This record gives sequence, C-alpha cells and structure tokens, in this order.
Amino acid sequence: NPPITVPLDECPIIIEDDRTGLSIETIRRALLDNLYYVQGKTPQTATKNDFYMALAYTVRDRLLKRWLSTQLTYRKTPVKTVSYLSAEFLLGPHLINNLISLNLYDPFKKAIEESGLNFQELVDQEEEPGLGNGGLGRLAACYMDSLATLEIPAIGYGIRYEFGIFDQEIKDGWQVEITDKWLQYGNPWEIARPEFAQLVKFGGYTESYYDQDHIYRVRWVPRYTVNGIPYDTPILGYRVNTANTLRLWKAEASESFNFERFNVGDYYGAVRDKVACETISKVLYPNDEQIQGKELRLEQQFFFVSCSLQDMIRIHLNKNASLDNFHEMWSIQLNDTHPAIGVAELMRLLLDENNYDWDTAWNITKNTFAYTNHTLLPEALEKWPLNIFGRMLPRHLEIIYAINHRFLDEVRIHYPNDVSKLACLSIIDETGEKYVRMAHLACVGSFAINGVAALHTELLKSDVLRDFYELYPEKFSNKTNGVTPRRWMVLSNPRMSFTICEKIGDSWIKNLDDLRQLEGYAEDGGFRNYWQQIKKEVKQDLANYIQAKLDIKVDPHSLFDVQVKRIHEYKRQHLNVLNIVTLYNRIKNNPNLDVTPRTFIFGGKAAPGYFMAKLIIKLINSVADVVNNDPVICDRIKVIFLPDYNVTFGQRVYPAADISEQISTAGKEASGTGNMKFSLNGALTIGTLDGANVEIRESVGAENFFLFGLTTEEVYAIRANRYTPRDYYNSDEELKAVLDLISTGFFSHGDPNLFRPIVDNLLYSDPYMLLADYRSYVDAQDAVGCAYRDQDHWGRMSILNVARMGKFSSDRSIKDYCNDIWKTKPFAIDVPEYMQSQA
Ligand code: TH1
Repeated sequence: NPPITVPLDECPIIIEDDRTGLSIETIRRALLDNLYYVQGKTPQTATKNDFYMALAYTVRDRLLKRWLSTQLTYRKTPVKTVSYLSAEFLLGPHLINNLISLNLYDPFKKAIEESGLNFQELVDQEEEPGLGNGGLGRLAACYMDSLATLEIPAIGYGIRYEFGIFDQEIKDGWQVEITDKWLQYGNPWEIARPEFAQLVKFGGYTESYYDQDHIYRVRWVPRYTVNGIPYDTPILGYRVNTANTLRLWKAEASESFNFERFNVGDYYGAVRDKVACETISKVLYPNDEQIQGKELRLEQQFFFVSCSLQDMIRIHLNKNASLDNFHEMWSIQLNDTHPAIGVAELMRLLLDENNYDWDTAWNITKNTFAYTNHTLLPEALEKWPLNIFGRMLPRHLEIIYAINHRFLDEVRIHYPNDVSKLACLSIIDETGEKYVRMAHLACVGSFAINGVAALHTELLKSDVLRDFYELYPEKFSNKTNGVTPRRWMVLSNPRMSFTICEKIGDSWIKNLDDLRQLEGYAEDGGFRNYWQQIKKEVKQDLANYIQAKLDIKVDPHSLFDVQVKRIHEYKRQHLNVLNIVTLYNRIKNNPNLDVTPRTFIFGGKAAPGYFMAKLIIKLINSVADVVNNDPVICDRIKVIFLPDYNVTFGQRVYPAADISEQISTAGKEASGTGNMKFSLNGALTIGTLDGANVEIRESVGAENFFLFGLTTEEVYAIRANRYTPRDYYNSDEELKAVLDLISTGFFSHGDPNLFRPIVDNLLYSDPYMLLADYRSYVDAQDAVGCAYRDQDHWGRMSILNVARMGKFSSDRSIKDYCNDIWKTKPFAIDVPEYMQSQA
C-alpha cells in the first residue's frame, strides 16, 4: 500500500470554509454536518453522546491543519526527535484542552449554546483515556503537552489498552472494581494507521549461520508473531502550530498467524489462538509501584517497545541513508524500566536485522537511550525470572548476556580485586533464583540517568544505584518533575486564572516564572479578599458536586483538607485518619471545644490485589460514617471519600483545596506531582521533607508551608537502632486512645477484627513509621487549624504559594531535559498556504 506521491506544495486540497471556518455560524453548521455525516443522526434522534462526538469531530477538523503540517515538516526536515517511551499515558479528557490550545473555547461554547445545547453536558460525555495508574502516567502526559508547546519534535509511544485503569465504586465502604470501557462509544481523538503496522516476534529459538560474506550471524525463529497497529492522537502545543503525535499500539493477530492450524483444518483452534494474542493490549496492569512478575506484562512491554523501535527505524530510513547516525537523530527516554527491554531490542535490530557489528551497534544504542528512575521502593524494581525471560525472548537473553559479559569486564578493570562489585552490578541477579534486573540493563545501556526530584536523585546516588553512580558519575543528573499549567490551572481553574490574568497578563501560561509578579499583590488587602472570595466560589462548586454525587452536605466555609492520590501504605492515608479520630476524640471529650470546621476529602484507587490499601479505604469510609452522623460533632468535621478519583475529578478538586496532604514517610515518595497542582491552585501544603515537597517548601518559603515529621536521615537512623512503634503508643495518651478506639470495633459495628490488620501492623511493625510521626503531624494540623482562622493571613500565604511555584511547570522540566540530556532544539511549524482556511 505505497503512499501516493503528489508534490506536497501542489497538493490539490481546498479547505472549505464550511468545514473548518471559525465563525459562530460556521461552527454551528459544521456541528450539524458532523452529526449527520459522521454519526448518521439528525438532531431529533441524536443522543447526548452523538452531539459530543459531532462536537469532538468539529474540533478535530480545526486542528488537523496543524497536525498535518507538523508531520509533513518533520518528514522532510533533519531534526533531532525525542521519543518518549512509556507503558502509561494518563491524558485526561481532550476536548477542552484542545479548545484552549487552539484558542477556540469561547466561540465553541457560544456556538453550542446558540444551538440550544448545554455545553457542560456535552463536555461531560467524554470518557477520559485512563491509560495509566497515577503520577508516572500523568507525568508522561504533562511532558507531551510541554514538548508540543515548546515546539520540540517529539513522539510518544505506548500501548493502546482496550481497558484502562478500572472504574472504582464504593459498596458498603469497600472498593469494587469495574472494567473501564472507554472505547465503547468510539474515540474521536485517534486515527488508526494500519499501513504502519509492525510485526513483533515472541518465543521460539535462535540459530546461527554464515551470511554471503561468511560472517557469523544469529537469527531468531519465533514461535509466534503479533501484529502491532498504531493509533495516533494529536498533542497540540498551546497556541503554536506544533501538534506532535502520541502513537499507541494495539495488538492483533498477524496474517501469517498459526497458518499450520488452518492447514490442518483446525479453524476453531486457530481463531482461539488469534484471540489469545490480542490480549496483549487488552488491559492496563492496575498496580502502582508493585510488580507482579506476570508473563503478560513482559509481553506488553516488549510488544510496544519493539513496535516503536521498528517504527523509528522506518521513519529514520525514510530520510537518512543508513542507521549509522540513528543516535544523532533520536533520543529515546525510558519512562522507568518498563520499556528498558528496548536496549536489547535495538541491539538485536542493529545486529541481526541490519547487519551491524557489535561495537558499532553498541555505540549507537548506548548513545540513544536515557533512563528516568521514578521510585526507590524495592517492590517496584523490575526483575524478570530468567526462565520466563528466556522462553519469551531467547535472542534478547543472549544479547543481554553478551552486554553483561563486556560490562563486567569493564567493572573488573575498574575494581581489580573486588568480586563483590561484580555481583552487585551484574545485569543478572544470581544471588538466589536468577533474574534479569531491568534497572541495571537501563543503566548500562544508556548515556543519561536521572531521578525526578533533588532528594530522590541524591538517594539514587547514595543508595539504590550507588554502585552505578560510582562507576558512571557523569551519567547522573536530577530533573525535578513538573506539571502543565494549561490543564492544571487554565483549564481546571478558570476563575483563578482569569483573576491572575487581570493583574499580570497571560504570559505566565507559557512562562510560569512570570507568576512571580503576583508577589506584590499579596500585600494588597483588597486583592487578598478577592482571592479568598474566588476560592470560596470554587469550593462551592465542589460542594455542589459532592451533594449531587454522594448526597452529603458540606460547608464551603469549612477548611477543605484534601488527600487525593493512589492508596498506598507509604503515602499514609491512614496517618490522616489517625488525626481525624484524634479530633473526634477531643470533641467527644469536650463538646464545646472551639475547633476550626474542616472537611476531609479523600480520593484514590487501591491496586485490586493490595489488601492493606483496600482496608484503608474501608477504614476511611467507616470513620466517615461515624463522624458524619454523630450529633455531638455537629458538622464541625466531615469526612468524604470520593469514589473513582481520576484526571477529570482531579481537575475539580485541586482548585477547591485549602490544604494539600503530602504526608509520605521521608525517603519514600520519589517526587509527587499532585503536591505541585495543589500549590499552583493556592492550597497550602502540610507535608514531610519527602520528594519534591522539599523543593516546593524552598520555593514558597518555609513560613508558607506546614512542615512535620522525621527527615530521611532520621528515618534511617531510627531504623538502624531498631524501631519500636509500641514506645510511641505507650507514651502518647491521644495516640493510645485513637488506636484503642479503632481496636475495640468502634468504627466497625463492634467488630474488633475488621481493622486489626491495620492496628497490629502499626503496633508491631509500622514499616512507614506512622507512630513516630504522629505527634508531629497532629501538632502541625493544629497549627493549620489556627492559621485558617486568620483568613487575611491565609490569603497572603495562598497568593505567595502560587506566585513562587513557577519552577514546577513541566515546561521547565522539559527545557532541562532538552538542554542537558536530549540536546534538542525547538523547530517552529508553518502551516502551508493551501491548508489555511479562507476564514
Ligand atoms: C511515581 C512516583 O511514585 C511519584 O513519586 C512520581 O512523582 C511519579 O512517579 C512521576 O515521577 C511512580 N509511579 C510508578 C508506577 C509504576 C512503577 C513505578 C512507579 S514510580 C507502575
């Protein structure tokens, strides 16, 4: 299916005004046109979703000229391209984001309303693509946004999961998982490109042979092959012509698949196998930072990485004579170790399929890849049992052994008399059952290694990757995470964004450091008052939403105390609960106590197999039940668990928060990015010195941040001296009362067993040191309650938080990656005249 070769500049397309024009009238006509010709409906029979689809296509029609111009430009220009490989992209809804990027929000809203439709209702029809678990996938989405906005040639590669992260329901306080059928009504934002499908091999064996030139070569004879079909989604830059591509792969049976079965007449068997290989891209593994070592997961990883590398080689050879300069034209960023198999796969493609010698292939490979580490948690470090690995990827195992062999020779030269170094650094873990260590493969096979916050990078260097740092100090750098101000301010918090624009203009949307100009207004009493008024309105919106969803009334004047993120013991949602029960006890003991009214809002999903995390959700809901219905409490504290926390819900909740809970045990949260979204929306943080909290506090000023808890050094020191959580229980009356109350079954209808696993874990092991941090946390929470009573001062702190958060734009992160790692430059895109609409 060869492309038609019409000289591009003479391409006889006339873009019709009616299709892509920008006047309200034209948009209205185009909407009906799409409803009729694409959805096959008239307004009389159209559902809300039909109207949403027509609306989405009407937006898409108006972005295509940028997307096509960008891709045409990249195709003919020798520019260095960033390839971002990630098993997760947590994009969130596209519609409004694209309207904002195109500067078409107002005319579209107007056109929809003049058509007698409810704009918000249509917008709410969009199913968000939940192709990620949490921070790691969301970071990839923010980085795609910034790459496009900064006009960097880039492509994102990942998996088009048919089912993304599950939908969460709460039944009787417990999490229930529902499959996420995000594609069931169609996805107007993607275009399939079956003409660029790639074949991926699996299993089988390898054999050696001599080629025509009598050179020894290896070929891989797979047991089966799978076809990867790319689906492309445009990623628009903010008010620039650049529209990059996110290319996600779907697994399908290949043509040649199992033809033996067909041959012997086993039609049914052949179809069954066909269905089996399509499971590769069926479902996202719902584990955040917890590996399961499942074969299917390795299949997913290799599948998308092999498709992506073959696709890059195809694109490269379209504009270059050979692969000799591959590493000069591409930088491939590995988003954690999930795509690290790419190191071995690029070697295989160069050696076996393009006949390179080892040294040349290795030079290209190690100058192409860069590796981002996102976690220090031992349970998240990927390692694959050798037998699983060798059975699925026999050729890659050989290549990894060969890489390791040469690498260990290098190590021996570096440490002549130290065999222990060899065992520590080896890509193969041979201490017990044998494993392939993916982080080691990533470190050896790349030219740059980075952590995602200053503290995290220091801990990588001193702890998890210490031996690699000693060997290759020049490879290491820090790249503190960031978030996109387009989605996380302009889109999600239009009230605040508008207020900021009125004062300092709109340059901050692309240059977030310009928010600094707000500092002066922190001293303006009128402005502070107005700022707090805005916050109140946003809180009212969330209160209405909670009322509608959960039928619970919350007071927008109360302090909104929010913890939204994946449920994990290290993130310590249960420490938050201990504080709530402490307040509860205080009021019960002294019903006239003058407490600052608070609404505690939780949201987050637990991995379906993570028992403790699911029990924490049940605990939150059980405490909520008691506290919210106790007449003595009289609405002074409310506890809300909002089901199905996702990007869409994040957009509602960050703007409405007064306090952001960032309370992980020091040394456990690599960075965090929710912490940034809160602070950028004027919430103050109560947090530990963990991840990016350290840098946020440095930026906003210690006096505008509620700090508590042990430092990383203290955590290590206490652990070294044998930590005994019981001592804290015995010596703190309030803590004892809280744990005793939970133990008696007070929150579980008298059942003392329900929450015993949590209480016993805290009393007898407490790996995340909640009890050690309890007193400091509760005291800091008291300080928060007091501070909130001085609304004027709170307003000043809130404004200063926003004003000083410029560093945490993903634009800054991406510029750092471009300058220090990728060595890429912006390339502005022109839309050719023939694509310009007449309008
Ligand atoms: C997260 C980290 O926990 C978080 O601190 C960080 O801000 C974010 O990545 C972005 O850098 C991680 N998510 C995952 C998910 C999986 C495996 C490892 C990590 S680390 C599946």
